Amino acid sequence: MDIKQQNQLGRKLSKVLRHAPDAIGIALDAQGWTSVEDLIAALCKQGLPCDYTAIQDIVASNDKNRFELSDDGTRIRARQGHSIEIALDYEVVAPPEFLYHGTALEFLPSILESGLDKRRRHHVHMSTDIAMMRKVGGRHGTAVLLRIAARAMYDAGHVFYVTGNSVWLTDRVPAAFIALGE
Ligand code: HQG
Repeated sequence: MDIKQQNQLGRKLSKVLRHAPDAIGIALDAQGWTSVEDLIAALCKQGLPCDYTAIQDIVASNDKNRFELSDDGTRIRARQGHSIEIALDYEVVAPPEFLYHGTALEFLPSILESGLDKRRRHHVHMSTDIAMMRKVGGRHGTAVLLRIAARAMYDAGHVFYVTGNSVWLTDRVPAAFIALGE
């Protein structure tokens, strides 16, 4: 696979494993997994790279480590970012003192007033990786970095999950736990 094919396949997998499995006729189970065999058959019909090596390549090389294979290699899922109803079975973990969220300047007044909402996704996404969070914010406009007092939130009873690629998830971040910058 060349880079172009890799990007194309990565985008398609993001779409079908997070938002629209129906688009290529596959089904996800309650935790978001689907059979690699079914996925490969569906990708072949779309004229996309569709052998096991291509799937392994995408899982290993994806820039944000978005996908994971089951231990036996027969199933695949997106680690997070879904818009369809699934229950990710991540561990509930105490977060570090601070986590970061990248957003856009134009959203700031609303966020500082009502906090961070999950919007179309299942959770608010945060990370310890400041550079990555600035990039994430830049997708929506002029990037702004927010520092979340994650441990204080946890102590106040908010639940945090960490995914296999160090993205932290929570339901909602009240404005009181949000500060600007690093
Ligand atoms: C903002 C990508 C106004 C929120 C990235 C964000 C990430 C509010 C936008 C992952 C708000 C939602 C998630 C409020 C939240 N008022 N704006 N009350 N509450 N917002 O794309 O965090 O490439 O759904 O700040 O790397 O940008 O998909 O979330 O700007 O890790 O793997 O509403 O998606 O990963 O935007 O991105 P998104 P996000 P992937």
